[in-house]
Amino acid sequence: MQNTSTIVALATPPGVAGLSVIRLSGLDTFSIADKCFKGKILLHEAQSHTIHYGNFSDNNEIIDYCTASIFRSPNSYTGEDVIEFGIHGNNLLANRIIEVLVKYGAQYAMPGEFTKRAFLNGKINLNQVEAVADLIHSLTVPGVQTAAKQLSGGFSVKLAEMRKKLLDIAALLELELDFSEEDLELIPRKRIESQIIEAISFCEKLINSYSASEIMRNGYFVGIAGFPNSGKSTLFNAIIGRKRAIVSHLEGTTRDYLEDKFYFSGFPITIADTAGLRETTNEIEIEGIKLVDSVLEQSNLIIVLNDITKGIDYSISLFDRIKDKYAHSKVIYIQNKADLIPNLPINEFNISSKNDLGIDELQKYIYNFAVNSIDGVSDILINKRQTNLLMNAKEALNIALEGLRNQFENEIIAIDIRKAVKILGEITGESWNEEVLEHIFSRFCIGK
Ligand SMILES: Nc1nc2c(ncn2[C@@H]2O[C@H](COP(=O)(O)OP(=O)(O)OP(=O)(O)O)[C@@H](O)[C@H]2O)c(=O)[nH]1
Ligand SMILES: [Mg+2]
Repeated sequence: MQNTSTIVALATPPGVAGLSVIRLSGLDTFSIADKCFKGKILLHEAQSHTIHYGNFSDNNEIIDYCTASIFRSPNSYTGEDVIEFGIHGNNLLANRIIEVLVKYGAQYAMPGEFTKRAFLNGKINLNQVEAVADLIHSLTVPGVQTAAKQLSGGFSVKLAEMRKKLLDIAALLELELDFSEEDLELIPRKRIESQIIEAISFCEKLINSYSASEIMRNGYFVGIAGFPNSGKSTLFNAIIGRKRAIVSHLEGTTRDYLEDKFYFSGFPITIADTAGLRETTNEIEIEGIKLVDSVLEQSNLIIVLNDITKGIDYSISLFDRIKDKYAHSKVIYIQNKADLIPNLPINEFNISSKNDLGIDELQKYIYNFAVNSIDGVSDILINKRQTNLLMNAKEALNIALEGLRNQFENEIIAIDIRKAVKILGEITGESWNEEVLEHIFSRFCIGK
């Protein structure tokens, strides 16, 4: 699919900077650029992968002195002719230069349009497109590293291998059908079975890595829950290292929930303080308690904070309820106000939020949970779209496996295997539609 328009956008963040980069891509890149960039030679005569210094002007008025980097089709990010102007980092300059390029025939790029063109021109597959988005947006170092690996295409190769294996099985099953009179078994049933099982567990492993992938993208999320006055807000303030939440001896102080981030060994962890849980008739407090649910629902780890002066087991029934209700989260039981119990050793489980005792230990403990939760994910950051596809592929494979075990006709089994192959192909974009592309590119920013 050949795009006829030439698009332009700022590729770097807007604002004051040492440099900004403006990207121009499309059929008319050189003719447009030569109307406003004057260097030693005309850019349409310049070789690919060369950089040229000159001035950018409009009607003889010089707007900036800049560089022009040349990438000729097909050896560019989009696969089209591309010029990247390295200009001085002032938003006013960038806007002016883009306006001039538009005046000479370029169009403003849509979000992700450069990457979309790269995909449509076969430079990268869909799975790599998604890696680009993750590479830009990931908040954690392991997230960035994994996205970079995914971009290099290693996972796509693994996926292609799995699809090929399945296609081979389907083809052999169909071939057998042609010789059915002769009762020929081209591959033993046990082997087919084990290959289907292998493919199912391949899908399962990836599906299960979804929540770890989300943590690698966005960091770890911790919710603090407990009865009123257990010291949740005091703990929240101690962990983030500043007085953000109101603390008071009155029960039911916190209503809205508060969120903030702290970093441990460079890993971002978001922590949320919530309203104390109790039976109440106060309308505002009831609303606050409802909000707790939305916080705990999205928490990777929930701290149930107990006021130890009321007894070690005072919040244990709450702890059990929370564990049951949020079964997908880790839930830990922490004793607060340990300073009020003589001779109690301080550690990550027995803390004093008010006196900052055991807080470092608790932070480290949370960090270890975070790191363990992403252990083993290194090839790809799975997203919702891929998870859905993998679940559908797994379902088709399970049906094929069932058919095989029940000695269904080869033809029927092969249909389900081919179905799984087709679905797996959608991950890399062997087949796609506009809706899928729109969904993917909605996450992109302009200029990427
Ligand atoms: N001695 C002692 N007092 C504490 C400690 N943590 C909190 N407190 C006190 O306990 C009271 C309640 O603290 P908050 O942090 O407001 O409790 P909360 O759980 O947020 O309460 P709600 O928002 O009402 O649910 C305040 O008077 C705090 O000073 C602690 O570790 N030791
Ligand atoms: Mg509070």
